[in-house]
Amino acid sequence: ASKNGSYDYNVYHTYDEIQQWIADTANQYPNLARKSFFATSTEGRNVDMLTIGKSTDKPIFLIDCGVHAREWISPAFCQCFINRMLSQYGVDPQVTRMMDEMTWMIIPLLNVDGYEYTWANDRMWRKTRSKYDTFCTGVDANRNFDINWSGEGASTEPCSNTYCGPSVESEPVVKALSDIIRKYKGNIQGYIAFHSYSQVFVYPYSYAYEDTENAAQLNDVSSRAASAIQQTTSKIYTFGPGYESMYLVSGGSKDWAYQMGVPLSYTIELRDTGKYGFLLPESQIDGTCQEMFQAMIVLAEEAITN
Ligand code: ING
Ligand code: ZN
Repeated sequence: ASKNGSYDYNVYHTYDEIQQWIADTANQYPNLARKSFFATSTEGRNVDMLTIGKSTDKPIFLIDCGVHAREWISPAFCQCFINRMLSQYGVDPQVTRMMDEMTWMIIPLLNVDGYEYTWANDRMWRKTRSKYDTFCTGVDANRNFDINWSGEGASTEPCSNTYCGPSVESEPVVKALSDIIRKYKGNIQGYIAFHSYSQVFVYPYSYAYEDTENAAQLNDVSSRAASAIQQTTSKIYTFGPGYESMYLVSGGSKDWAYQMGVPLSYTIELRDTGKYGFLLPESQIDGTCQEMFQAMIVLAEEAITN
């Protein structure tokens, strides 16, 4: 029996609760959702993936949430997004199309060790919990990918919050995400890493002052997604290439996914713009879900017709 009918999407959940929710969701929607093992974290926790969609052989949209531990709105968004897709299939024509035409591979909580640490010890923890140094713990999982690794916008200092790690893909969750992109290379149309905060659509590149071959498309899609958000909740999301809209970052997942052939590759920074920052109140989860779902319709349609 599933307790999913009573799951509260408008509060933040612990690692254990999210794990249970993933299992319950797969059980509740056996024809639309499948749970699979994704990785074992440094501290030995399970990281799971949910694959959702009517068929499992459509073009893939890959999404990860919770790569940075303190960005709690990110896993909360993944959960409400999945719930809306599953509960509205066959009801909402746009959801039905998204589920019929794409296979969605979603990791609702990637950095499980760091997330657990934000609940138990330090709410502002960002990195993983791997220990490669006597004094300092953790690697920035979004500096650990194989794209200009250890270059500008990453630190080689283990005590830094942007520590790139001792080697490329040293973090088990980064290795697992890289493996899945290598495995489905050529079939992945879209990739999004959800972060917070700043309300920005960030597209490649971040590691250099360089534009992608499809920069105009990435810009146009972001612009339409941002408009959809503004029409939904009046929130303003900006957009641009990473080198311009954020800051230089080496070893980030969306640059690496793009380089591996994923045409629509984004980092999306969710709410807010700084008032609460990482400590976004639970009362804003629903609005974030509502607005970002409208953006996802735009992104999915682009991926389907690309
Ligand atoms: N921001 C991202 C970070 O890893 C970023 C910024 C955007 C990096 C795009 C890489 C690519 O620093 C947060 N909030 O973590
Ligand atoms: Zn982040």
